[in-house]
Amino acid sequence: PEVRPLVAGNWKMNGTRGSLDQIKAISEGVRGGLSSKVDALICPPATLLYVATALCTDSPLSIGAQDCHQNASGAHTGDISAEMIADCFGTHVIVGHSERRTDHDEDDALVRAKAQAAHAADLTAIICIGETEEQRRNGETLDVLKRQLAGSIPDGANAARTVIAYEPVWAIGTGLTPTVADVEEAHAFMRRELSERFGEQGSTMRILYGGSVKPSNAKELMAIPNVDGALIGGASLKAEDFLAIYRVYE
Ligand code: G2H
Repeated sequence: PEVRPLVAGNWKMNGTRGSLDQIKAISEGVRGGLSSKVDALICPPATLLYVATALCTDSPLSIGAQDCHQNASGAHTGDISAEMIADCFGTHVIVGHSERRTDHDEDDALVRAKAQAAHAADLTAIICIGETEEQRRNGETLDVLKRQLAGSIPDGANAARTVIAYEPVWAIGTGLTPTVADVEEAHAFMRRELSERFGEQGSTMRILYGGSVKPSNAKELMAIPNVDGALIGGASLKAEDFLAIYRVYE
């Protein structure tokens, strides 16, 4: 089935008021022909969320957040809820990024609860999974992906509001990328798992690749079957690089 690609930028803890120029440039760059067939998204830090969406009114560029709390509201100092993201006109939220799993001890059950909270606020949840270097070395990659998919995706998830991002932990920010054959195997495996559990919805749920995606390797990675777009860290900070990756779909 036809799956509309999504090219998404994760700015992580980077970006200040000065970076709004980059958002503007990306927004302008995604106008025109390509926006009819490819979705584009930037997830800046929460401090820029509201002003970024204000800049992108009437733009095909979507704006999202990098995390949300699993509860709808309450005494959770420093956290933001999915509803607050929607209130800032954000449309997407990344959950379960490996940096959250590591820095904040997030496990699959918590990631699933966060994705549920995102869905309740009508946001699209971008659920991240991926094996560590040690797990890959031990030949556990597919077992890990199976477990994370089963544990992190809420029941009843649909393709419109759920995106999976496969990010091998050892490829994040390191410049290393898995081979084409490794990515192809992992994505084909995830597609089978998703189709088995979610049927038609699972066969059209987008599966992004993430981990050191850059203009020089994007074309090759995005051409792999079942790779329905990219989650881009470092290379999404500069409009020029983000747009170069986006344009591989031209
Ligand atoms: C993986 C990715 C974006 P980078 O974390 O989520 O970052 O492209 O810098 O490896």
